[in-house]
Amino acid sequence: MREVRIYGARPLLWMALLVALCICGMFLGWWYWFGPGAPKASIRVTTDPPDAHCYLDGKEIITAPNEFKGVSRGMHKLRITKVGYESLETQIQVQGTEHQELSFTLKPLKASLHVDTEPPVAMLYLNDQLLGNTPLDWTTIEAGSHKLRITLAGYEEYENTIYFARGEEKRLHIILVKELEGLEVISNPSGADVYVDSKPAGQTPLAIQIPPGEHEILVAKDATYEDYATKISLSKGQSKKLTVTLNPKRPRLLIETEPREAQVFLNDRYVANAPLQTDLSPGRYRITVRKKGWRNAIEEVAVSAGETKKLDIHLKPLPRPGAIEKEPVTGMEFVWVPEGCFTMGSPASELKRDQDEGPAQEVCVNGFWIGRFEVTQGQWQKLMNSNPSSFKNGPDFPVENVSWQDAKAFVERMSALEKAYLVGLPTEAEWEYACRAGAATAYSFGQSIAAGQANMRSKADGAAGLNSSTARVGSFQPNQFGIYDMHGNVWEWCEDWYDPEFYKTLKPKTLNPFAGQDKSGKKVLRGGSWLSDAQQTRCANRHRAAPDEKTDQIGFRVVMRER
Ligand SMILES: [Ca+2]
Ligand SMILES: [Ca+2]
Repeated sequence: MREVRIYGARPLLWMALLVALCICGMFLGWWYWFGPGAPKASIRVTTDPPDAHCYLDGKEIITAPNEFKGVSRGMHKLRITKVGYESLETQIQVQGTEHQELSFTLKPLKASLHVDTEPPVAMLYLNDQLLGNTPLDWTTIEAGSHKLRITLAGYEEYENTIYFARGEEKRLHIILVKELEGLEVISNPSGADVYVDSKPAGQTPLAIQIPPGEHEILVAKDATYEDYATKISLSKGQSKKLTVTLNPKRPRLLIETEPREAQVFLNDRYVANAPLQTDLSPGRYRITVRKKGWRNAIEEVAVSAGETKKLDIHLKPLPRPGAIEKEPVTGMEFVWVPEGCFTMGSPASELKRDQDEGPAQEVCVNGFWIGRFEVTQGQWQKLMNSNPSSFKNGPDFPVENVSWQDAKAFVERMSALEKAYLVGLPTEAEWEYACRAGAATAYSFGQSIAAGQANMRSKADGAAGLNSSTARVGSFQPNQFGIYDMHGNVWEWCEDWYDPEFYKTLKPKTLNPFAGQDKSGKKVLRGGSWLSDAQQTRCANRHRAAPDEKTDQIGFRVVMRER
């Protein structure tokens, strides 16, 4: 118990001493661990990849691989950064003087991509893997080169290899280019409808996008043009231009005749026998239909593009011989002279014949219309607006004092007014055939001509006439065809040149003989005049005068031949 007392005398002192010792010890410990001479640790940091920046407690920097030296005891914060890699942070416990080896694998950063396209909703492929439709964000792209491909129907494919750095954020705005596969269509005339594979594509001029491949193109205007059809083949990226000249649709003409099997001529060119169908160019045509034994039929027809015209032509039978027709333009009367053969010229036995009337030759002529009378002064006046005649006794008297050239001017003017016929002067053969009217004798009335049968000079042979001037046409008896004044009154111009040898050149049965060659400088005159004697008024007699010669004994009559 005493012992308690012994120590109990100074407890406070002992306590203070103990505290001081503790404080001193703690200080020494702190000093040891934390004082300037405290023991230090080291930390070596290795990174994969290297060259990362390492921060210890946000201050000290080393570039790994390297080491932090003199690291004090305790907890430390290590932060590692490297461009392109995710930053890394960790706590490190340092015990004392130890050496720590730390290694870190850095996680590379992903690249990201934002793509929008114009127009949008294109398909985007990265390394041939479909990522989706634009606009599109993709955030997990490994660094490196990647193939970017964008497709949209009707546009050229976009393809590009793009390098992404680690962590790179790329934004791409891509304007897609319309595909070049296209077709330009131009037509002449323009404004035609274009069909591609039977679907309407618009009107020319036109530029359209069509996919590559083979296409059927149809260019059509209205019904007046032929459609134009073709096939085109477009390869990828190819463009084509189609220039089309549209042809007017050829008019079609259908011709039927009654009777059938008539020859059809278009503008005087033989086409075929009816019934027929022919395609023409647009325009006006003169259609002539001929059939033996029937009258020619002539029609004018205008056909326009795309038109189909049908003509039904009823032929009229030939006029009976001697039929009379009044020509509507001049009012001139014509007599139908049927086709036939006859002996032209006079037999050697004919009295007072001339050498140029032989050798008599059988020739043939087509049917034709001949003036029933000589051309009158009234008719001349009406058409030529003048009267050159010497004997101005009235409009029904024959026009005279007209040259061959004057007569030609008259028939040409008349012909121009006449649709169905060609108006002309008779050939010698036509004239003589019409004069004879079937007779082989010197006159159409027989071997002689009697007084009162023609207007001619009275002579010893017994013929008698007014003999002082022209007579009103038709004052004397007509011949068997019904034609007046073929003998006498006025000489009548023929179309032929006078050729005294002409009959010698003719082969038997020559059809429509005609002396077209000027062998004498003179034109043929026929039939004699009021001043002629009987010898001159014979059917076979040939007379002549220069084409510009005119006298009060010379007139003419006209013929109409079917065109
Ligand atoms: Ca006459
Ligand atoms: Ca003669």
